[in-house]
Amino acid sequence: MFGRLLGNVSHRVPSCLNQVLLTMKPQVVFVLGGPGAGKGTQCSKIVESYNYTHLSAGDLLRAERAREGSESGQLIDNFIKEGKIVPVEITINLLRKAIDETMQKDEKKFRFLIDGFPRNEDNLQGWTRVMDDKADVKFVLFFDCGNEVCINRCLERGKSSGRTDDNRESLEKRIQTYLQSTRPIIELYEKHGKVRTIDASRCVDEVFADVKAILDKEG
Ligand code: UP5
Ligand code: MG
Repeated sequence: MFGRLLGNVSHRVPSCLNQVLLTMKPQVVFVLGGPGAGKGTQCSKIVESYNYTHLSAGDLLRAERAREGSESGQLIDNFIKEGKIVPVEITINLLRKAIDETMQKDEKKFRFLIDGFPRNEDNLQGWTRVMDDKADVKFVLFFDCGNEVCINRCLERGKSSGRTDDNRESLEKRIQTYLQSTRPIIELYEKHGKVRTIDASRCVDEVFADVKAILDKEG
């Protein structure tokens, strides 16, 4: 029907408007789970086989922290070390910019995996305020993994990752933040039937087999 509409109007709308009509609204899958649940690992595998762009909110924040001249660098650094959630004004601007830039380069890249966001009520409100009418949230991929497994994976990675929060002290805080702030957000989406839960405590390939089954069904 959208195509038919375009067919009818294309001869009398300016080409720039045509371009807007042809551009799809971003389609978003939120990817949530505890620290070390395997969100990043699975997102990397998804982009190899499916037409998704992976945006990790944590990676965007770490890049902003490292950017010369960033006004938020110090604040981000403190929040990450403390396992606290950065105010959404910062994160949402980074996410919006990344989505816009991706689609400006190639309008066919309208499917996004947003990894590690929204993590709390503030994040959710920020998303609703800024992005609700600009993007569609299809569902939440929830990587469900026990706290001990999560901590051990991050400690193991911490031997070489250089991440300032891959140490036991930060990890305990990250787990608390996850339990207190992020789980309620997952539960909220669950009430709306939007959560696809995967047992993420298994090996990478077993987890990915479940991810594939979900994406093959839901697109
Ligand atoms: N690994 C992965 N899968 C495995 C498996 N199935 N079996 C065995 N090992 C597995 O994996 C972690 C490690 O485990 C790796 O070594 C991997 O090889 C291995 P990874 O895929 O990186 O897990 P992930 O869930 O992505 O873990 P990550 O540490 O990135 O999760 P966090 O959610 O804690 O980190 P993030 O980078 O998203 O956020 C960091 C901080 O940024 C937050 O604590 C917060 O302070 C801040 N932040 C915000 O404030 N707002 C945001 O919106 C986002 C972040
Ligand atoms: Mg990650």
